[in-house]
Amino acid sequence: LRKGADMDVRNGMGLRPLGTSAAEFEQDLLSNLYYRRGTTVESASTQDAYETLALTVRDRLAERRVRTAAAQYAANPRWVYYLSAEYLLGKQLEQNMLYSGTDRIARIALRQLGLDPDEVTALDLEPGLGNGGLGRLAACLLDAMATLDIPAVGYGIRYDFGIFKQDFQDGRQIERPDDWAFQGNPWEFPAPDDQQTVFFYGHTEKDAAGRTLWIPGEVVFAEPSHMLVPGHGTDTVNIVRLWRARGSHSSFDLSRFSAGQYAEAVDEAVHAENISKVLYPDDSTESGRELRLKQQYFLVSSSLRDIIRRFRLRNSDWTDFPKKTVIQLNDTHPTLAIPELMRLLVDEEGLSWDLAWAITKQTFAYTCHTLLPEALETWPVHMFERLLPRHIEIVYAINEIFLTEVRNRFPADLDRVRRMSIIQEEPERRVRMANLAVVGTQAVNGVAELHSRLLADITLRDFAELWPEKFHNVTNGISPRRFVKMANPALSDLITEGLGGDAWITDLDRLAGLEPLAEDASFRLRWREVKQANKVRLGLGDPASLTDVMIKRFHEYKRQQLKLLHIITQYHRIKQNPGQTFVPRTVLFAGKAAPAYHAAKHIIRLINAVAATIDADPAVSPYLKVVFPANYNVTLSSLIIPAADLSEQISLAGKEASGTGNMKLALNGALTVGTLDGANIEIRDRVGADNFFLFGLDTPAALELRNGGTYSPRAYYEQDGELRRALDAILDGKFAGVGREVADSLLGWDEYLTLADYRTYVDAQDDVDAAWQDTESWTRRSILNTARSGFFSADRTVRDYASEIWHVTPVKVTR
Ligand code: Z2T
Repeated sequence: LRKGADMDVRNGMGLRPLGTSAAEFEQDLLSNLYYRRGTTVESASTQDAYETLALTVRDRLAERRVRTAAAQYAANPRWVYYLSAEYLLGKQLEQNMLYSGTDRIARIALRQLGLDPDEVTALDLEPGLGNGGLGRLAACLLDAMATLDIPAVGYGIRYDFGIFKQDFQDGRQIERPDDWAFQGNPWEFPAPDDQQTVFFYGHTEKDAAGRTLWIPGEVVFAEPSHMLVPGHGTDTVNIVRLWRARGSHSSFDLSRFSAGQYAEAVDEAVHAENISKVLYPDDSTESGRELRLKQQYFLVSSSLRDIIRRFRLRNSDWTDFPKKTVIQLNDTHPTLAIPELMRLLVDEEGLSWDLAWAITKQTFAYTCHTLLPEALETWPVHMFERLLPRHIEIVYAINEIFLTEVRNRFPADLDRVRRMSIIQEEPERRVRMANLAVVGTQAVNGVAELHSRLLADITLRDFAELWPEKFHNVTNGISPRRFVKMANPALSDLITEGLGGDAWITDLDRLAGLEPLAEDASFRLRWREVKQANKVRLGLGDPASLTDVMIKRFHEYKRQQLKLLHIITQYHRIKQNPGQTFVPRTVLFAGKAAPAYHAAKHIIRLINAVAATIDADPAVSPYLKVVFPANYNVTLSSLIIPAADLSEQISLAGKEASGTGNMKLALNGALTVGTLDGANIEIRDRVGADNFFLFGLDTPAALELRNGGTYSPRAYYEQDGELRRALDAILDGKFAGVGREVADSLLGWDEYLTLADYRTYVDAQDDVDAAWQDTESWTRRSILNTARSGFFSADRTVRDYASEIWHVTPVKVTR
């Protein structure tokens, strides 16, 4: 096939077009079963059937993929390359059946062959190649880019083990490895011929011409495979390319093997392959291990070589590189791409430093996802220079030129120079990755309005003073396909009926058309029936009760412990008032804690203990139930979100960069109880203050209380009887003796000011109970949450990136 041929490739090649009928799908299943699995229906295992179904669905998208590649190649456009250490793509089968329009015919065909579609599709696994919000955002943005026909490639790491599987033993979190691809992964296209070489360690030398050479001490191969990223309602199919580490050919030591030293013979290969072995399970914290830095460089080096290979297919002049390429850095994890591109351009391509620096700065953009100081990555200089001896020289050179600019702009401001330096000097020399990312890019963005403002005013203030035009906001968004259409088919059908069409799936502002229906009693009844059915489908708790959900990673700043204090308070009220009736609630927690985050694990254990105590108390259990299903992931989120009545978004103001679960829940008709943090503010602005339960300190008040040193948790404890009772119950061991660490930390130096927000939180929850009792009014508010949340589509997010930061235009794929 000649590259760039813009035609119906299958017809052009004389191939039979793939059919759209169930009978044709059945034929293709049989053919794939025979030729790809080497078996027949009579002897096929369920795994055979699953893999065959996956391949048959995949074939439909492969045809679109071939046409997409041809159209994009012919256009020679400006490409978006999204670099991310994490992707939480979610299950692929259901998505790809939806996007290829094969869901119905696939089920019919399977039944025709005597196979149970539910049994077969149940074998599809979720690739958990991310921790939480950041990884899922990357997946939502890829989905939206494909849907908007933007030529884009995602780059990441194909970890053998994704995010750990969570179990509970005696209420404690235990972790098990997630061997997700053990059975193989039918969604992957290996591309061993696009393998790249990655260097580590060693030293640098200068050659006769004065050019720097890096003599590496270790060579590792990066082998790519890709997964398809189809757009919805378009023929565009982009890809996400994932790298896995392989030992070099010479790393199998035959002489050792022959001498019977079998383990030693493969030592080097095993060592190399460790690079892509496991995802680091940290969320918003820095871990500082050399293997993590190695992973980051592995991703960056192989991806940049691939990007340059692709550039060269159609271009030859380096000055065109930034015209044809924009590389988005998903947080600082891929920031080594900046010195790596400098190294490739200066050392390998022979460009002048100044030209290389101009190209580099124009090419990159950086998204920051945090405000927590402990989440800003830094690497010890000694580790950095041992692993990447040439890159440390380049970082020093970048820093020197940069600091000269700072000194010129702010003469005699030594402290500013110290703060802005890419190298931190005290107490230990470290490379500050966020500083490097700001210096080496043309645009920096935060992920919600408040977050972007705080970045410019506080966290990155010195940089925003130097380069105000570099700073942007792009509020996060979510895929309406995955989190409404797929997760909530019943609500989607009702919305489609209400709006008279399904154009909302790719034009989410159309949800505004539901507003008048909030006043229609029969529509409200059906809205409630859908919510009810989703609760039954979830199968946890009484579907008539208020389903109150807090689903997110466990972190002290997110304050699951505040929700717990409210639960214990409610427990006490019910116990103290026998005979009184209360609004029945099912409180649902789900989420993982980083394995080494002990404070978060104590909170998990206490939740499970409180849940058990309540469950065992017949005076309380009719009104209150706490459930905590293990192993929260994209799949479980898709079951919980459609069933939620109330969304808990209760982080301390100024701590949560954006949140995205908040958007998913509002779009599925949950009302939010929340603080003025992250994107909660924008949600409340849109859905209306009447349809949002606000409580808590705002950011200025929180900063003042914390930094003024006047926060006294004891005073809240002394003054508030209900709070005292809740904390005393924990301290007195009323919940199986569990959780004293949690209470001690709340009463000690609690960074997250939990007790300061307790009273307004409990009062807001009383407002929730009162509002819930007016069923019609609650339903009206639920409908308005959905109707007014169209802004939170990732399609809008991607349009913002495209117009403000990337300056890219779509390439339409035609037949
Ligand atoms: C992460 O999921 C987020 C921030 C991080 O900072 C790291 C990880 Cl793994 C380094 C989250 C934010 O906490 C959340 O507020 C935001 O919505 C999400 O990224 C996507 O931007």
